[in-house]
Amino acid sequence: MEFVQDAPVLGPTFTDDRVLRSYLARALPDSARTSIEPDLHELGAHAASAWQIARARTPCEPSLTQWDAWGERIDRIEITPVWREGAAMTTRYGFVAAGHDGAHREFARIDQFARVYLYHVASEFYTCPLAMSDGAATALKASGHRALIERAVPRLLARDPAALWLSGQWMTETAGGSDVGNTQTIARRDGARWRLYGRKWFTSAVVGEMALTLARPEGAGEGADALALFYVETRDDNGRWNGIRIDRLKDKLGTRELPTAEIHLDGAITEPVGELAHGVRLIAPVLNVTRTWNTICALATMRRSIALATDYARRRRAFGRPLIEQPLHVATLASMQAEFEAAFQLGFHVAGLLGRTEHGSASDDERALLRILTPVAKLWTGKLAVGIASEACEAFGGAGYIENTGLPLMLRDAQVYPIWEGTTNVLALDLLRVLAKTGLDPVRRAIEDLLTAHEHSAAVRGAFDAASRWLAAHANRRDELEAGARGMALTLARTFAAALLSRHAAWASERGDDRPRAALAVFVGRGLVRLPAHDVAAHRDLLAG
Ligand code: MFK
Repeated sequence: MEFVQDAPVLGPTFTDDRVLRSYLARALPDSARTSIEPDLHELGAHAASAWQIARARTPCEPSLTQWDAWGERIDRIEITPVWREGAAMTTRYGFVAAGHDGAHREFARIDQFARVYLYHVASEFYTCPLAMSDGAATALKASGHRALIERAVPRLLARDPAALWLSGQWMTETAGGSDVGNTQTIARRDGARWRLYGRKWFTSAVVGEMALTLARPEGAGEGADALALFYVETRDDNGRWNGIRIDRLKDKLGTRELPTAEIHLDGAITEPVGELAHGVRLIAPVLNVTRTWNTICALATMRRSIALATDYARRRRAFGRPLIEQPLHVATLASMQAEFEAAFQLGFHVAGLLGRTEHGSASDDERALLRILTPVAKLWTGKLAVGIASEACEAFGGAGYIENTGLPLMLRDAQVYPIWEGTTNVLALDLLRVLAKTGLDPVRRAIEDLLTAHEHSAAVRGAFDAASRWLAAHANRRDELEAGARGMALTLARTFAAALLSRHAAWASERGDDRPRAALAVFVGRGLVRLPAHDVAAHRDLLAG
């Protein structure tokens, strides 16, 4: 009989995820953990069956119909079957609500993000509008705008699918992508109301009921400070678009089930969320929340990639033995796993800090750390997810390059993580701005608290000291500082993650599980320091025409 290769099998993703289970056992009080575990088991089973169903189905994408048969502009977006289940899944498992209303107080964000992590890959990036809805709820609460809070927040946090609202966050324009200060959308007074006029170039939740968006009040000056934050409901009371035209859906490399639109705002009725300036400051809570979702979703992609590649390595024989018995292949998988385990600790630590900060139990250092580590975790995990998804494709040989294995999709989807909600370089520069205010002392103190008497403590301290020395040496050399910002951010990410993994490894070893300790050894062995070895002049020479 002809040889047929076994496909990789994805088991129940919560039961099989020792990293998540071990983390929750350490980080959550027993009562909280046992109360959420039934939901996590269900989400893990859902993820496994969604993977099977997706392999057997013809891929499906959203579509836009702009005109009806009689010439009326309708701009109707058809979403995929998985997206149509999104509201029911969201309200049942509280993907947004659990982070806000949770019974688990300062642990609410850990509860929420454990759910999101298990749901994400099965969700066809329905998690993207959920992230923005979470961000919008957070920003509205922070704004103190009572009427908007009362109207929108309960809907964003609804646990009834009929009541649920999704929110967009419409920032990106053709002239102002990362450089939001170039925003051209104008807000104009119309009697007692405001209306928006402009073009938004990436709107990923236009199917949602509301959005937060930046616009320049008419007559305000240039630049980012003159922008204001506005609240928009996408449809009027009759269900018609509120001065919004959908120009087209984006033809994206990945996340193709997610309907990302280009739109024109042509008199959309709107309301300022706060003062008529400093909109970036007001929208910053959205950015920080969505960046954390990005981190957790990147971890989910890493975990999925590694789970499939490892399962396949047990099934696939080559050169007379299974791949899992071949040292170089095992070394490759082990490196992926070690990087993932360290990144996992960092991502969920940020989630925990967010919960503690929102609950009022964070120390000053923890609040500073949250601001420092949010962009650091996002930028590192975004890059890492692409690398791990790519390595996973390679671990399947030719099969990893074939569409209906589902593997190329993971790689294409992963490429959004380093782009969405701030590119690697934008976030690295954000880190520099934050460090100019906080310095590295909160990081130093946290690392010292985390480090155990582990054999790798010296490597962690050494890497931190190298980062600290580099920052001090370049503090007054702006070009050099900026050129090295990415290396600085990656060094901080790896160093802090190693300290977190060190704490977790000590805890796990005491309970008879030495695998986190093995992960730490491999991770540290891959090096913590990523500071630049070259200067700006060398870069310019290299690129000279
Ligand atoms: C999931 C699938 C998606 C599908 C496809 C999507 C493809 C990609 C689509 C996109 O376009 S995503 C890109 C979304 N855009 C961004 O993420 C913006 C990236 N740029 C930045 O983050 C810049 O750093 C920023 C716009 C925030 C810089 O703005 P400014 O005004 O030039 O900088 P500044 O002066 O640092 O910040 C203004 C204020 O906000 C300051 O406060 P004060 O006025 O009180 O001094 C900052 O401290 C504050 N701020 C800025 N970032 C903050 C923050 N506060 C807290 N947290 C932050 N992260």
